[in-house]
Amino acid sequence: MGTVISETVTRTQVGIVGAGPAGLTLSLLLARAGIESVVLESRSREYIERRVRAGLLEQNTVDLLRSLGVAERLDREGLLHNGIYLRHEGQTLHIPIFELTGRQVTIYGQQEVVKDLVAERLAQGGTLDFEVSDLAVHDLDADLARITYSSGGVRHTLECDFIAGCDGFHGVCRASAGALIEHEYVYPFSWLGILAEAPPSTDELIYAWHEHGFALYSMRSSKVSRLYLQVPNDEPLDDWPDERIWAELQTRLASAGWSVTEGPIFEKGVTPMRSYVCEPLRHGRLFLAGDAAHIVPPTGAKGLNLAVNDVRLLAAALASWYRSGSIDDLDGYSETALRRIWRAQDFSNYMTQLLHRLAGDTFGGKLQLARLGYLARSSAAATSLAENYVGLPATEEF
Ligand code: FAS
Ligand code: PHB
Repeated sequence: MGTVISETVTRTQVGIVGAGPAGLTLSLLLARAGIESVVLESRSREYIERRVRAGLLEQNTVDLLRSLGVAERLDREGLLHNGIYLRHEGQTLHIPIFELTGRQVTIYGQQEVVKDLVAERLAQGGTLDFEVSDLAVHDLDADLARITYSSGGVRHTLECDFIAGCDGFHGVCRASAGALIEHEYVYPFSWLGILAEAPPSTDELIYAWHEHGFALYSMRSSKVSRLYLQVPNDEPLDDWPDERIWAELQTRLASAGWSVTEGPIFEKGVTPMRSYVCEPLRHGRLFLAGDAAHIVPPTGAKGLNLAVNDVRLLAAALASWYRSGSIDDLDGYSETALRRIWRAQDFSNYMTQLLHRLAGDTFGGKLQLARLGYLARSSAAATSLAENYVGLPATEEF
């Protein structure tokens, strides 16, 4: 006797694939506009709320989360920063971001943002289904698009006016889109990242250039440090015992009379670095947003912030269609979103090329030191870095 699987067919206005920052933020933006959506996530709630990723929020992102009423804990626990440090050969240059731009960045872990967004989505009674499987999107050019998936032993069909592909770089939505133009650059190095129970010995982030390679001193709270080391691609994590990690961090971040505060490491991982953009972002009734559409190297801290900007634009375009029937903003979504995406790609590539060392590349090393020296002497150069790092005003069209 075969397994009898029941089937359901339901209807919503916008089907959202993926409950990361993009999908969750979009669901709340749509709800605020009175638009119904269903969020479908392949992982468990516990998994997505534990997944360690980004840590730095642009002012635009904080403002948007506040406008959605999900920033109460962020405002209480987030760390407001007014600048960053660039360190090389024992010298430290402070980029006074707030002084140069009037805007600030906030340190607040991505998993905390996800927790706050999930809590609000559920508090509003919005549909958010975890651990769905075998998800596929269909009929992208028909009058109604469809998402099929399994959940709890039941096969579901969700009919929707539009589908938001917010399922990240390895999701199914981009793969289901039509003809794509893809731009990709894979960097010849990766980041080894740690979380440690160690009070940061710096008040703001330190980005370090060193002959051995790049290092970044970030944080998550006054008790937890978040640090990164440039390592070769495919570096086995086993080659990096805690002692070696701390020794290399001390070397690369060294400054006279100062040291990195060490402590028990409770999270360790290696992230490859790539720049990727696919065009266009619209395929009939499917709209791609966030990592499903683009990936940036984390050096510029743009990944999460770019995802949020995509859905800010997409939500406004969908609201315009439901309100007035105008298709203009939906038609313009891809081109408008791509302008900020390429700006963030350029800045992330700039910060990565500025600070990561390629063994034997003495000419490149000299160029990097020349750029760092120019940043120290030119307020125009420092302001350009600052305005890109803090995030250009959300209303700014490029
Ligand atoms: P996400 O990948 O966050 O979310 C996509 C969601 O879709 C996931 O929950 C996934 O489970 C779900 N999904 C996938 N396939 C599905 C399917 N078939 N059906 C249903 N659901 C599906 N950015 C920074 O700014 N700074 C950093 O330091 C940084 N570190 C990172 C480290 C790692 C290891 C990674 C992978 C990324 C990092 N990023 C960083 C980038 C990261 O923050 C992303 O930009 C951000 O998560 C983008 O959010 P989303 O577009 O929502 O995609
Ligand atoms: C982080 O805290 O995870 C972080 C901060 C700034 C970056 C990258 C990562 O540029």
